[in-house]
Amino acid sequence: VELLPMVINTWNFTPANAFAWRILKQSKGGLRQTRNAVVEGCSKCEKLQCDRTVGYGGSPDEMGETTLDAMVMDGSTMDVGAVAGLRRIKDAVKVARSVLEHTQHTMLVGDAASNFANAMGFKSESLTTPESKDIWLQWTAENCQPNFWRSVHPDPRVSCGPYSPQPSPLTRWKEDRARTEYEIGRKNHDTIGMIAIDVESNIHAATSTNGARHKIPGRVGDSPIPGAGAYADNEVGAAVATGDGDIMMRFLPSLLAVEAMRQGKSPAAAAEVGIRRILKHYKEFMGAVIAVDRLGNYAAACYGLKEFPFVVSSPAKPDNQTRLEKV
Ligand code: SD4
Repeated sequence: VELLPMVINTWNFTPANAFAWRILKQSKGGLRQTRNAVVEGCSKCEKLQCDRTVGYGGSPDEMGETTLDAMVMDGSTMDVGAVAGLRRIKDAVKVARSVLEHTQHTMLVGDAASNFANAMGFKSESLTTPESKDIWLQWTAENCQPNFWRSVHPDPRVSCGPYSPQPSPLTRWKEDRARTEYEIGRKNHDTIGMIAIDVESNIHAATSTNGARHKIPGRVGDSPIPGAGAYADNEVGAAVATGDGDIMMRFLPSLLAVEAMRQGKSPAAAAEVGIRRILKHYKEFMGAVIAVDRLGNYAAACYGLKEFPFVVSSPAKPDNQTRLEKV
C-alpha cells in the first residue's frame, strides 16, 4: 500500500487535516506543496480557533491578552520561520511563513514581530473575544490577592499583573496545572502540530498555538522552537510535539524523535524517546509526540493523558480519506 503523500496532525483537528490534505492532493509536484498544506492546515485551525488553544480568543495571559506562537520548518532546506508572543495579528502561521520566505532570520518576537507582520500586509486587530475576557476575569477574581493595583484601580477585578509572585510562583503554577489537567482530560485537544510529506518525501512541519493560560506576558512555549514543537528533515522524517510546553522545550522532543529515527529506530520507538527523557526528570509532565519517517510510517506516544488523538490522511486510509486515530 502506498503511504505517501500524507498529512498528520496532533489532536482531533480533523477539518484542518482535511483542508491540508485537499491542498496536497490537488497540487502536482513542486517543493512548495507541502508548505502550502501545513500552513493552510494550521491557518484553518487558527480561523476555527481549534479548541480555543489555537488562534485568537484563547489562553489569555495574566494581563488578559492573547498572544500567538507559530513555526514552519522546511525539511528540504532546513529553513525555519517562527514567531513568538505575536501580538494583535491573527495569522500567526502565515507570519511565520513570511519570516521563513522573506528574511534571513529564524524567529521574530512580540511587538517587533507584529511590526514585521504589518509590513508584510497583515492587519492588526484585537485577539481578545468576550470568551477570552471572561476566562481572564474569572481567573483574576479567583486568584488575585488584594494588592496595590486593586487599591488604586476602580475595577475590583483588576489583573494580577504586572507580575508579582502571588501567592508564590510555585503554588500558582501547581494550581494552574491542576486546572489545565482537568481541561485537557475533559476536552482532550490542544495546540496544532502538522506534518505533510509528498510522494518524493519532501517534508514540511508547522505548529500554531496561543500557548498557556495565564502565562506571564513574554512567556514563549515549545511550539515555535525548532526541535521542540516540531522538526523536519527530508533525509529522515519529522516529528511534532504538544503538551506542557514549559517542560517539553527543555528536552527538544521533536529533535530527539527525528535523531532516533536517523539512528534506525522505528517511528513508534522514536516518538517514545523524548517522552521517556522528560519522564526521567518530571514525573507529572503531560504531553505527546508524533513521529513520521520519510516513507510515511508514523506513530505517536503520550504521557499524562488518558489518550492522545491525532488525524492522518494518506492513500493507505480507506477511500483515500482523513482518519482520526489515537494512542
Ligand atoms: C505551549 N505547547 O505553549 C503549548 C501548549 C500545547 O498542547 O501544546 N498544548 O505550552
